[in-house]
Amino acid sequence: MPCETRTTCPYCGVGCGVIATVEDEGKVSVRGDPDHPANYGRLCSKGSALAETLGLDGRALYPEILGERTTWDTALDMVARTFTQTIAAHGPDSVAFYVSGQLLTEDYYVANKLMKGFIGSANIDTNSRLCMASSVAGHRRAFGADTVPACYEDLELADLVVLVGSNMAWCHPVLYQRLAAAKAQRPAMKVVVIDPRRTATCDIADLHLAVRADGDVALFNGLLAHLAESGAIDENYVARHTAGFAEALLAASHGSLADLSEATGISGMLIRQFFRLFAQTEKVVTCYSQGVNQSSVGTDKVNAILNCHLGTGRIGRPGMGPLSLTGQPNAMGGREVGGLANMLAAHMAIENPVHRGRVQRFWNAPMMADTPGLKAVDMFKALADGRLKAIWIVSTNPVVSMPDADAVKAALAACPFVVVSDIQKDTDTARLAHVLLPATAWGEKSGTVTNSERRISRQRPFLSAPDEARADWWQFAEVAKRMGFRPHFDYSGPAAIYAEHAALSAFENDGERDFDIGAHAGIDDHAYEDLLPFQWPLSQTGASQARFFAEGGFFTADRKARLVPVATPVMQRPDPRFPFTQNTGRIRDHWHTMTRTGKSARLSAHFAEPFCEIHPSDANKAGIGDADLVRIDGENGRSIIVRALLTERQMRGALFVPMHWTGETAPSARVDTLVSPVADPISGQPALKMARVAVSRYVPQVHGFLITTARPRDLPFAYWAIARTEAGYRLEFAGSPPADGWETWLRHSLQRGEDQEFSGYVDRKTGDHRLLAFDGDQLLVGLFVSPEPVLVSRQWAADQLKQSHPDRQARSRLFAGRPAAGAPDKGAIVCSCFSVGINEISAAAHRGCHSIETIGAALNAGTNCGSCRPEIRRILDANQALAAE
Ligand SMILES: Nc1nc2c(c(=O)[nH]1)N[C@H]1C(S)=C(S)[C@@H](COP(=O)(O)OP(=O)(O)OC[C@H]3O[C@@H](n4cnc5c(=O)[nH]c(N)nc54)[C@H](O)[C@@H]3O)O[C@H]1N2
Ligand SMILES: Nc1nc2c(c(=O)[nH]1)N[C@H]1C(S)=C(S)[C@@H](COP(=O)(O)OP(=O)(O)OC[C@H]3O[C@@H](n4cnc5c(=O)[nH]c(N)nc54)[C@H](O)[C@@H]3O)O[C@H]1N2
Ligand code: SF4
Ligand SMILES: [Mo]
Repeated sequence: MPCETRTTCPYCGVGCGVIATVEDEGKVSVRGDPDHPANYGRLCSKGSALAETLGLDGRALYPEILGERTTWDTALDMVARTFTQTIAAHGPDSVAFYVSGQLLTEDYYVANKLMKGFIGSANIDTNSRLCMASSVAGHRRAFGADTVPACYEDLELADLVVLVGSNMAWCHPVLYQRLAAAKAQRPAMKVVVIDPRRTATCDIADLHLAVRADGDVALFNGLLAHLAESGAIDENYVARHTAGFAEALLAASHGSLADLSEATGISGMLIRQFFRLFAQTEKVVTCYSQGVNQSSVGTDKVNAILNCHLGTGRIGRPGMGPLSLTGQPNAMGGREVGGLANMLAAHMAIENPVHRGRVQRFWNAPMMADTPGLKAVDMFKALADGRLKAIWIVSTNPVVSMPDADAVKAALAACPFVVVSDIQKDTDTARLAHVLLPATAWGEKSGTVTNSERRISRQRPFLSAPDEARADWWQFAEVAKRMGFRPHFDYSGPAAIYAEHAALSAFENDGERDFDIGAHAGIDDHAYEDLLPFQWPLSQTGASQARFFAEGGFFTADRKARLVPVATPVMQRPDPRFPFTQNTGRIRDHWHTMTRTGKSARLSAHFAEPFCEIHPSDANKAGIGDADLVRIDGENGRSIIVRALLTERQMRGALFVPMHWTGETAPSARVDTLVSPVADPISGQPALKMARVAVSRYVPQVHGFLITTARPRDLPFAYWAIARTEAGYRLEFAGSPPADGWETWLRHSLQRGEDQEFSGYVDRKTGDHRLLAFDGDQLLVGLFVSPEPVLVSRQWAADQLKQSHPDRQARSRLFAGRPAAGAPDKGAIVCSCFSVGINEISAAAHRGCHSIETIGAALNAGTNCGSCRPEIRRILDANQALAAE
């Protein structure tokens, strides 16, 4: 009998419900849970491909010390002993945990309790510092607590949705689909996108404001001033429920429209249009994400936005309010347990002695931390200068994702004791571990997560833990017991931890704290197992609450919100040596450092190599053509090499480079090596979207493309990028030719003995090389090398692997790297659910399919998860433009 389990997607903060089905023979399939209130059955491309990421290849399956397999007892004893000894010798602040918004609430709770209550230091910080810290700080400044006032339904009820620094179509795709569906039903609804790039999200935008990097404070300050001038302020709400309006307005009001246009890079006409729309529309939701948070003025950006909602009283009512879109599946849960170095637990403040005393009594804790700990950027600086002597990194890959990533790598390499808990063995960070602890992955682990609208859902296991992988909460609890804190960490399982967390949220909470899930304080295993998704708060007496603050009731001492005066930052003059601003972020089908999505061939097909979006006129000036490689030089003297992608969606003077490629997948493309560790002074969140760089064409001696059934090793090239395909791998590379020639290198790289025959082809005129290897009729290897970027139909070539090629004459097509004239070549994959390529969509457009619907009917493209629909529309538009020429 197939077995179905309701669980939650482990990727983004939308928090979609998933039904996982395990067939008798163990095959897993996933579909959207029609009853889950976040997605009502929808899933995006990443969610739909979850079953393809469950393979055990590369998994960490046993504890290791210095790369050697060991037992759990030995590993845990060593961690506990080393932490205890380090603390004894150098004090509690000489150790740290660096954790993750991808931990379950229960894991997070135990880690935080151990560090803040028992080790007695607040040196626990999380990758949420890189993600949500500015939103947290902005919320706390304005509301007195880290409260998200709105819910998803508000997006559907709004008449105007403003998306600031959010590429929702790719990063919160199911929420985007809900928004797109609502707009299709009610076309009067308006959508405004504020983003330096014309992203896929702009597909449904009525207005796109291509704001210059960090122009947001100026824009929202200008908006507040306009709201005041146009009589859109809700005087009553402002008087009854807020303080600081006059000061905020004073700080906001200066300069003419021309000044504003200068500061934001947006034309006066568009600014005016946006301001009018905002002023005239009562039901406005403003969603914001990393274009707001990841900035040296991120907290001010958040408050500039919140000021406009507080000033108009548009908060907490249906269809109105600011809504911070959280990135990771449990960014919110981490905030609830106090996983940030400057928070306590259950939304209490570490600086507040009453809060500290309360948590200490509740935990019966011997050693409460009483000052904030090191925030991520400072934590790795302290590691580098030796203040920190031991660190435990869990569920995050800082060697890739932290700013100044090479310094982070060096600091870890020099640290006397590094513990890493991960599900994969060979991440850039795991490679630097003294002790590697194998964690259970999605599908194996059990606990809860909270999504962007404060909705808590269960992640339930449907697979057994492989070999010796163990849950993260268990690892923390075992180390705590071995450090002498057994009675406080003797949990029977995640239900017991959740029950304690719920009890703490209600402990001495008379409504003074927003986070209260006291209704679950005594929850037992059964009720926990059956827990349905719900929104907090859910106190012992109260009902769940979808929205906050319609009637004030903020979590400040006087219960009033604060409008925070924010100064428009002074624009820096660009250094002529580094004339470009480098923006970074995400692509549709990959998740962060790709340790999971990289396992799926379908997800790897959309973008198979790292790239840099650059405006064609900037590219022309630098002599960069499409498909060339570019070198990007940072102010810190480091550089990266990625593929050029010329597009007018990118503004002049700015680049966009994705964050996903790593030492494992494309070592020359770790973008965070170029990002300075400059952080927002209030939130400590680094300015990951703003590096000053120079860009130039990178001219290698050769370019190459390799398809292979086995993973190649020892790649001696200045540039390479590897991606999964259905039957193996594809590799792009460039640099100098290997010293011993192509065939010798290939044999070594693929570990092929002398009995493997290669058939070769060299064009002396062009300098092109081709090598093919077969097993019988099946293609195993295809190597294509050329002094110029290699002209090969990538997807077609990758599809030829493991195929039978009995006709020896037809094998010449393989040497050519493209199908015979008239034979199908789907081109780069657009729809990853049905593997439909750009050429197929263009051809269908030629045949008369001019809408997304008719394309769907003809090719299935865009009919499953829908994540590719903006791109299909773009291809249709481009074809129509071509036809009109
Ligand atoms: N496919 C996919 N989805 C994901 C993730 C993933 O890895 N892959 N990760 C998840 C996580 S953890 C997060 S945090 C979210 C992030 O979700 P988003 O924040 O939507 O994604 P990003 O691509 O980081 O950045 C969003 C946009 O900010 C813009 N931007 C840059 N600078 C500025 C600026 O100064 N002002 C404004 N207004 N905009 C600016 C960028 O051009 C970019 O389009 O995505 C989540 N969802
Ligand atoms: N330049 C630039 N840098 C960025 C960003 C950006 O936009 N631009 N975005 C930032 C943001 S918002 C974020 S959230 C970070 C994300 O950056 P990271 O957190 O470093 O990226 P992930 O790849 O998600 O890392 C998660 C790790 O945990 C492992 N893992 C998965 N599941 C489990 C589990 O259950 N237990 C354990 N122990 N391990 C597990 C995975 O294999 C992986 O190694 O990157 C930040 N860095
Ligand atoms: S939108 Fe996609 S990645 Fe995000 S939770 Fe839903 S299915 Fe997962
Ligand atoms: Mo994030």
